[in-house]
Amino acid sequence: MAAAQPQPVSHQNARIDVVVVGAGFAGLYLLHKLRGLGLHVKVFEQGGDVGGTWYWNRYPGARCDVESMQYSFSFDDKLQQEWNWSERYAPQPEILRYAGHVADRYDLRGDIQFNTTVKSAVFDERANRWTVTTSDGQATIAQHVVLATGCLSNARTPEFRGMKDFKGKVYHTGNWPHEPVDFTGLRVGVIGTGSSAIQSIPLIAEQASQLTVFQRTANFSVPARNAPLTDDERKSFRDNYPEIRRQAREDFKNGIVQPIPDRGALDDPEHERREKYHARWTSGGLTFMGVYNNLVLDQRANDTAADFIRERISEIVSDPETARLLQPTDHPVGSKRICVDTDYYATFNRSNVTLVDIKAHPIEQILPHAVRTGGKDYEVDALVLATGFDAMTGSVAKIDIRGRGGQTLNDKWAEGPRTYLGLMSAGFPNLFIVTGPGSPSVLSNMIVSIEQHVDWITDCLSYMRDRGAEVIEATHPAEDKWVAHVNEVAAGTLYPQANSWYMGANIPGKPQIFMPYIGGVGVYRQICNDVAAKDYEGFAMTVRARPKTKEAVAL
Ligand code: NA7
Repeated sequence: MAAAQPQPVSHQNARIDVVVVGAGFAGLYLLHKLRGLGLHVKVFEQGGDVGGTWYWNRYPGARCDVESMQYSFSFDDKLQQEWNWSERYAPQPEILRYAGHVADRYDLRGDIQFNTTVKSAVFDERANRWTVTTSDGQATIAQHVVLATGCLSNARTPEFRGMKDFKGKVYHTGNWPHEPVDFTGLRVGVIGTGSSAIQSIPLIAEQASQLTVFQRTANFSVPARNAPLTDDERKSFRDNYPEIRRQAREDFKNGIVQPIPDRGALDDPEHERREKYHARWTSGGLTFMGVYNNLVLDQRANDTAADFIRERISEIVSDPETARLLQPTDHPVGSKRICVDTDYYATFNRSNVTLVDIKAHPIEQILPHAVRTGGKDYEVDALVLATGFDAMTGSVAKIDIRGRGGQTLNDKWAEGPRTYLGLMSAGFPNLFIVTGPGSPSVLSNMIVSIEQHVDWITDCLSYMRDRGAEVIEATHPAEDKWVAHVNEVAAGTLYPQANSWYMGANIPGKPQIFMPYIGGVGVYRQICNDVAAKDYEGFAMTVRARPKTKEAVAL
């Protein structure tokens, strides 16, 4: 009898060192770096391709609000020298092509399993291994799990009465169809006026026969001044990339290189202040908030910038009542991420566009062909929900994650997310989070923060391997101190004054704490580097076979 042939080992059964959840920019770079350490990595991605948030957010007008020459990877000089961004702010299809290019260039796709949702991750304390179960019914055993699930990847649909009776098509900006959507000749309703709505409304208005915008909270938006990039502009970045990238990492709180303010708003006489605001309004982009160094710290300083934008709105919008409704008055400018637009306010001068105030009169009901608010029915053939995300924690919360003692991460985070450095949560060994709550994340150029986290995590795994450490976990005292520090820094700013998704305020019942770390990417990077240099201070490591716990060291 012939000897039995060895069966091919399915990927699920092969030894996996690290499971990565998500193949957005974080997941792609992680896979590349972890492979560089010689580790066996498996990436699970819910979408049908790479790109993360850029895979799902395909709505008309979707583009990055950070300039593409800066919103791009820096880890490989050849990549940044060779990729040609076409516009100042790349449109979503181009960013998605870039993600695909990165996947191909570093041959990453082979270790990514697409169309697969991670359902649970359970830590086995005896084996020091995670069991990760996925929507295809497979279980994967891995030493480490890294959540690269993104901050804005869990689209949220509010429950409106009668929604299921609506007869037209319903779209969500955060989960847009892959096939083209044509609104020509249709009466369209857009619910929400956040960044996604502000980007898409001008384009939808060009197609729709009638566009009704349902606004609960007016947002501050500044013109993008988007334009094709010239060869000279690209060259000037490329020639200076080492210094530009260094500055982004170290010198600027939000990881975006821009002129450095040397004073506060009230240090200038009014006419000079206005000139500076005008100059920044004319050059465009979210660096508007960088005109002065105290705009998010001092209410009176902030008022000068907010007043300036409100004036521009009333200048652009012809109908005074519409202009008044579009002027935000209930939060400091910048306390919600400032929006960047192309012709948003001017769109309300079109005869086919109507703004409806749903703060004064909330949506009562969705009817088969209309939205009812304030006792009036607005007829619509299609609805666009630009209602945002369960940000920062939503995607993590969907996974049943169980750490030591069977505790779930959702239980632990019931009163708000708790992490040490945004990287790990105590009680969940060998589970890392990229750009998690407690790190600068959404307050920064995400690529700068992603690269820093991925580099830190891979350095940490390399350190562990060199010392035979099997387990790393955040200690409770270090985590408590970090959470207190994150809150303390936030409390010294105007940010917590807004009902923003930074605070979890957009999700009914979600605990309201300020989630990102406001200290800035440079300060934060230094803290993370110092922790690593002090043998991962505040983390406990267990060495293989002979469990040995390092003492937690105060921050
Ligand atoms: P955002 O910024 O969270 O905006 C969501 C919008 O939807 C906002 O205007 C909300 O009003 C509105 N909304 C949400 N729920 C409701 C209900 N139930 N009724 C009426 N209106 C509602 O999400 P985006 O997708 O626009 O942008 C997210 C980020 O992506 C952005 O910050 C950039 O960083 C990129 P509200 O303000 O809650 O009153």
